[in-house]
Amino acid sequence: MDLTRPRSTELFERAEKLIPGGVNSPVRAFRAVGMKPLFISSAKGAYITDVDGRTYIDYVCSWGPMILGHAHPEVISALQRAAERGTSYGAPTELELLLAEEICRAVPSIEMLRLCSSGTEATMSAIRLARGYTGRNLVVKFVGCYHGHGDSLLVRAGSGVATFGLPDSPGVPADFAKHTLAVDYNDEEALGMLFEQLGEQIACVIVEPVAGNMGCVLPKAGFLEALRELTSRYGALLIFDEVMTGFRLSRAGAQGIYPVKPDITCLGKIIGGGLPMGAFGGRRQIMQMLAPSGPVYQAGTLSGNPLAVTAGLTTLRLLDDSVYTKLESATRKLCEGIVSIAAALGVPVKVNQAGSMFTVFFTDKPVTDWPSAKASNTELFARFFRTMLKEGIYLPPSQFEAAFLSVCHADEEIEKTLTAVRKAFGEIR
Ligand code: KE4
Repeated sequence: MDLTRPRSTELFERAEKLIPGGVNSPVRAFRAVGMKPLFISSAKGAYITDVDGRTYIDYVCSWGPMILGHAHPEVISALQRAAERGTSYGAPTELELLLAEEICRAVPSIEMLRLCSSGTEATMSAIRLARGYTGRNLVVKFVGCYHGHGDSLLVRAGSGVATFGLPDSPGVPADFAKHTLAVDYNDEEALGMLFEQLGEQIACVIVEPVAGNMGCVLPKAGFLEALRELTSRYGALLIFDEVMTGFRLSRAGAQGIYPVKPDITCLGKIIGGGLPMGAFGGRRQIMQMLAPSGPVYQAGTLSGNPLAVTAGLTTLRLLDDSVYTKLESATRKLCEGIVSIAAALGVPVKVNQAGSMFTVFFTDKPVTDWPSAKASNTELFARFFRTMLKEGIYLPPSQFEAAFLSVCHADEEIEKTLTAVRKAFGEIR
């Protein structure tokens, strides 16, 4: 398959005149892989189709939400029925209650929650809530973790910020950024020292319990437990940003895998079933601080929107434990295949996998934090990406992103992908 995409190129050139960078979210711009982006016209199951009529096996899955595959028939028909009842009322509905009940049943640490419309809103609001609840200002995050584009959190972030090498975005006042401290992921010792110095001033620690925004990076044994112990000891709140891992790694997200209960959990992506959705929830005593029951203000015109809730609720109801077993084994088969092909062809890669998310790092050293992720050969990744695309495989267009499988990625898709990997590694070795 060649890479010329006449219709995508024409649309992109028009889009660049009206939309900054031609895209509505930077990582979609394909800049890290030296290409103009594809414009997508439709998607079904494990596949997406671009405006030039070419179809690909999709490992972006809309950056995580499409765990059931694209255009799942039950989600689509539920949305059609919901749309006929109107699209937004700006008033409470039974649907929001049903989604809250579904999430609280699945994630034991969430006793109460608030719905919003994006992961950024969820984390931004969770930070404000933690500051309001503790009366403290300092926020601790981890280098390479990305929690959306809220001002408090655009400090040494991952994802698109890392891809563009923008450690701190312009527009965030130094007076504001100074309240956010960042240490390396998996660096318990640095975190302990920070708490010794400033523990009484720390409102919260926010962490991706399994990181996806520097590429997929797993917590070292005991790391999450250390976060829990330190935050409890100093009266700070522990926030798990499970926007990506929530209902991805298990029905209880990373909390269903690691024995650590946070004070607040942020969710997004999958709980919206592909429509705009975010949520944050936790201990009742903390959540009651939110307006109108408490003084911490947070709001949203389309929070709990009936269409987004319908797509999310239908999705979550279809995610039973057997889905996760199937996803895990398909992803393991793919990752093991990639590792053995790389070994056979002498291509230095490290493949990090957690459930149905994974990243192929072009490095011969373990990737356990941002410094080790950043040492990867991003030029090799870009060449790998372009060959895979030519072979009909659509990977996340950045070394510092996680790839995702859906329940529709079956043996056929895995075999086709490994055939493409063999060709791509053969070309770059
Ligand atoms: P949104 O505001 O994009 O819904 O969520 C922000 C967010 C928060 N927390 C985590 C752990 C996240 O992964 C995200 C968003 N993830 C990126 C992909 N790395 C979304 C893709 C994009 O920015 O276009």
